[in-house]
Amino acid sequence: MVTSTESQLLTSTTELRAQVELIVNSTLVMDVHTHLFAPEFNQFCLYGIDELLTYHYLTAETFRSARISYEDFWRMPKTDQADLVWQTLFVDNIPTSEAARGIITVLDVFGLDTRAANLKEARAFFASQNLREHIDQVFDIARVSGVVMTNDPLDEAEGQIWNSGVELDHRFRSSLRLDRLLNHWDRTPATVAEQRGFLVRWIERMQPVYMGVSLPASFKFPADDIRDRLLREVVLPVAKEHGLAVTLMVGVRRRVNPKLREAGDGVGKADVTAVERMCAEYPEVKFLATFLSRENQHELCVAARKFNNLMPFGCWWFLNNPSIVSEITRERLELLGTSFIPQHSDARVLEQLIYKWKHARKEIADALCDTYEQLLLSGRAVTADEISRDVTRMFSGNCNEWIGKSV
Ligand code: RAT
Ligand code: ZN
Repeated sequence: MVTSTESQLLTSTTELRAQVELIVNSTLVMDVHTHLFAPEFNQFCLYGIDELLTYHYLTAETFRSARISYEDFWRMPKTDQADLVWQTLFVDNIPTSEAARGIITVLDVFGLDTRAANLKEARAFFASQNLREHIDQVFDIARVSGVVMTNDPLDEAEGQIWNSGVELDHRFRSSLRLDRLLNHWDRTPATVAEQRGFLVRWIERMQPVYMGVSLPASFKFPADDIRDRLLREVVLPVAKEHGLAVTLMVGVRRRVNPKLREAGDGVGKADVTAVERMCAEYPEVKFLATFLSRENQHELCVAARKFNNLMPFGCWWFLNNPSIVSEITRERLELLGTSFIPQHSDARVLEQLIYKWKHARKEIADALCDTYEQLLLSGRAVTADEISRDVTRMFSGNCNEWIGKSV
């Protein structure tokens, strides 16, 4: 039982651990990068068992065990694909992977059968939910105060919704994704003035909390390429003028296997000095950065020690596994104290918030327990208030400071 008051020194390790777990599990988090959409975005707002099971992390795993061709799989209706994923990863095999265990966590939270032979019960449950109430319920279970969406105004259907003057659920904040501008410049407005105009127009319309881009493992800065010019002449000046942070997600190798579609991207070790140079040349701009390769994590921490306009965030995509989250979180605590954002969910389907945050909280709590315990052994005890201050900083304070608003 937890007996201490908030300001009492926690000198017993059992009590210390209990407090850390309690605080980490109950503190609200601001999710700085997701692919979720507010309900006003209609078909873009994904939820329910069929969407959960056809998540690209799981389709990639299904192809490793189900003997089906890519073409045959993609031809199937979504419900048949979900049935096959369930049969392959949950009935014929034990769901050991992180993404598969995530489904179990979600089913279990809603009291659904985690050993079901088929999806009948789960489908009936999700179909019976009222979407708005369900969103409230999921945010509440996941203890998430808000999420940042990934918005691409160059997507025709999404652009139309923005143009209709949509009023959003306040928990869903927008971010202006620049992948098409910075990675596919051949398909975007031509002159620098047009590109600036384009960005400013969308910033006014969307009120994004940051501009973000995913970059290949080969990303260099400075570089003798169009991306470098676009960054210097369009994106970074606009970020400075509008006080908007820039989010860099580095290390993806797109379409390593195009037949896997969305699941076909890979990872590559990137050059952290590119981000260092950008931070050095644009000290007035705040950068959020995450790298996809495990090998880049230590260098990112060191770069953040050199540049206080750089905020490392999240354990991205292939790194979002308990063993790696644990390792990265510990490394960051040792090198950066609490001046980082430990995780983002990258959720695409609403209920993923539940498992991604539940699993992440477990690793973050364990890492913090060990950190405070070592501190205790060295001669400094902490209080529940201090733990709360640390966790709030990591779960929302750092994010709010970077995006300049209280979300
Ligand atoms: O993690 C993912 O879902 C990836 O497919 C990507 O969307 C990645 O997170 C990104 O934002 O590019
Ligand atoms: Zn993402």
